[in-house]
Amino acid sequence: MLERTLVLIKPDAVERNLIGKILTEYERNGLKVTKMKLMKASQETAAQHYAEHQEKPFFERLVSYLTRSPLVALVLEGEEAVKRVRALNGTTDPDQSGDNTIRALYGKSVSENTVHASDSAESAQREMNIWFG
Ligand code: IDP
Repeated sequence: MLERTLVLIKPDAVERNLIGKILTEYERNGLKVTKMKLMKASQETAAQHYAEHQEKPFFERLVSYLTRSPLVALVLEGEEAVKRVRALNGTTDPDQSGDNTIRALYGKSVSENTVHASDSAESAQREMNIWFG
């Protein structure tokens, strides 16, 4: 099934000049970039994006990290894109993430784990609305 998913190349990755390397991982796995922008996220957008975590102890840190410097928001399209992009990204903790996943290759820590991808088709729709209106 052809799907679309929302990806963020997060501030820690843009700061370390990793945009190209990360896009290459998606493109060489057959995913198509259909929308993309470099932007500094507002507090409101970051809080909306991570609304499900607003009661968590790490929420403030999450929002301040996501807004500290520019990120790249993009939409990827492909067969089973939601599941495939999550697999390419790897697990939340880069130290636990499978070999050659983006987070294992480039992630710094649980808090600064380089990329985000929607976890379901419903989340993808919600997140595409947040980042691309
Ligand atoms: P995901 O990004 O792998 O989908 P989520 O559970 O949706 O993981 O969490 C969103 C982000 O919140 C994670 O990418 C990570 O940076 C951060 N996070 C999750 N759990 C913790 C934690 O226990 N401590 C600090 N940060 C966390």
